[in-house]
Amino acid sequence: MRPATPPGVAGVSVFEVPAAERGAAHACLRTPAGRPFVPAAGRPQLALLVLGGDVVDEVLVVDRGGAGLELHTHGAPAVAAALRRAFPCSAAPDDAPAAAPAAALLRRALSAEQLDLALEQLAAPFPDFLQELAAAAPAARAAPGAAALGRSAVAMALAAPARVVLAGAQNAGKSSLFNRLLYRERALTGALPGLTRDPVAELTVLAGYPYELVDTAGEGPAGLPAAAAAIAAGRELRDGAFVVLVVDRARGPGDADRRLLARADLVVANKTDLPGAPWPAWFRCDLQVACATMDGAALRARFGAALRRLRGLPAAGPVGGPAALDREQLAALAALLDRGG
Ligand SMILES: Nc1nc2c(ncn2[C@@H]2O[C@H](COP(=O)(O)OP(=O)(O)OP(=O)(O)O)[C@@H](O)[C@H]2O)c(=O)[nH]1
Ligand SMILES: [Mg+2]
Repeated sequence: MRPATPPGVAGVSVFEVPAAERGAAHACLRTPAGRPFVPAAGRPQLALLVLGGDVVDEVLVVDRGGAGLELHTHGAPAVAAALRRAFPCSAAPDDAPAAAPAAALLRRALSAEQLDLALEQLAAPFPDFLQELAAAAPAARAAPGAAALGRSAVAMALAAPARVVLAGAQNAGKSSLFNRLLYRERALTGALPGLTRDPVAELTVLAGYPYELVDTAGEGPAGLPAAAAAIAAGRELRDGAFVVLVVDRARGPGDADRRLLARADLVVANKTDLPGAPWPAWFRCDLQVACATMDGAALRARFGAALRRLRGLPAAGPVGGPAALDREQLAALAALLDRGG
């Protein structure tokens, strides 16, 4: 027996029963009235699945003639586990390590762009490409290898979310920006400075690329130890992340903003619907927004485009050939090119 559907929580799981195991499978089936199961070739039949004396599930039995049977069970992991205990199961189709990253991306895709990339990569598997590259003379690897490295940088940006941390002074509008980008009121907002405490993270897709967007506590007076700890937790999340400095345009950059400027990847001036305060010429500004009044779609598009520019990424979608989808695949490519050089 072997699962024909990927592992995970699903509505239906399908198990393929080879012809040789047909008899053993029939022995575990009963009619819905509890009588011995009599196969009727050519039409799907409802049956009770009885394992170890217990009715485990009501299943659909599809007779595939010489190819054996299909058992369509309810997708509960407990049912699949009971079947695996009763029958020696071979691996699920996408357990194969070679196809794993592309198949995994197909399953968890959040956007059409990720789906398109997954389908492209399933059709042109990276492990096959790597094998061909390894078989080529070392001198012939450089050009296709460099092209694959370029494709891989884009593919990996599309496959896995990058963290974007919203930072800035208290009351600048970080949580308002967070909510507008997510299209829902996920974080508390309000005029009271220091409203956000613990970091709040959500996945979203901006300009086709996936992001883990994190709202953090604003820089400013901490008061209680819990507030100081929350500010520290937000700071820690900046490591390895893209940091977006949100500045209240109506107040202009303050001390906290000046301290954060060097670490900021993107500077967003918010509250442009209000009269602006002086803004020093040396204090850069990448984006001007008004979270309170701007259309959410326009805000998402402009924010996503700014991140894409910052990262030097092309329009999201298929990358034009086999590409690494995770660090392991990228390391394998890099190692091969090192050996070639
Ligand atoms: N006029 C105007 N007000 C805004 C805008 N964006 C946010 N605000 C207001 O500014 C106040 C602070 O907004 P928040 O989003 O809570 O600010 P924050 O940066 O998350 O604040 P902390 O969590 O305390 O660090 C709220 O009263 C918002 O309604 C804007 O674009 N225009
Ligand atoms: Mg906040």
